Amino acid sequence: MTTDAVQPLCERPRLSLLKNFLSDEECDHLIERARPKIEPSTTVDPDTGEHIQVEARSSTSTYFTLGETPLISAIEERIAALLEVDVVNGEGLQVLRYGVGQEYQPHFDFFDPNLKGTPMVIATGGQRLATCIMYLSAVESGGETRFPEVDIQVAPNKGDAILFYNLLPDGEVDRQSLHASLPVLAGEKWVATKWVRERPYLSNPD
Ligand code: PD2
Ligand code: ZN
Repeated sequence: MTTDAVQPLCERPRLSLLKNFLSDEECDHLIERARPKIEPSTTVDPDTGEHIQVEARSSTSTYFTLGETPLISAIEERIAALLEVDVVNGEGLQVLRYGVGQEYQPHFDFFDPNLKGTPMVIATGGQRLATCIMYLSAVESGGETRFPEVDIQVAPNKGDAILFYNLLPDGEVDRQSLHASLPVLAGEKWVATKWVRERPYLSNPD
């Protein structure tokens, strides 16, 4: 556990900055394991529950299974402890790479309760309670994670992470959790994302 500070940034959405959450070794391990298998990123189609490619998310990415390596397991334990949930509530860790110009346009990580595919998508594990985004590389310019509703943006510093809730304490979705990855302007950005469900979630998305 290398976290030396949990810095609250906002109450709604509940958002904290975790300085030095990962060691350099952990960041490099995730990038090297992910690099050979990254593919264009997908999102969940709200109508069908299928994974589809969309222009709003131009990164490439890959998933790991829960506890795929001892080091991944240690990271997953750390996130679960902060959220006070079980490790099995987590979806498999996702590693994303953004090149110059690549971004993830503003979106919610929760599944929209008004869409017809949502009951199917949340049947196992419930909603996405919280998200942890871990910055794995130094980015020359751009690539901040931005929360437009509250005008907060976080620079992608290697080893730091942010943790935020997509739901309010009563379980309702928090529309202030809208967030984006701004385009990378120079260099490349690598992150690991952990989406944590309300209840045990036992399979990987793809
Ligand atoms: O890479 C990011 O900064 C980012 C921003 C918004 C990642 C995600 N969302 C995500 O993986 O959900
Ligand atoms: Zn997101």
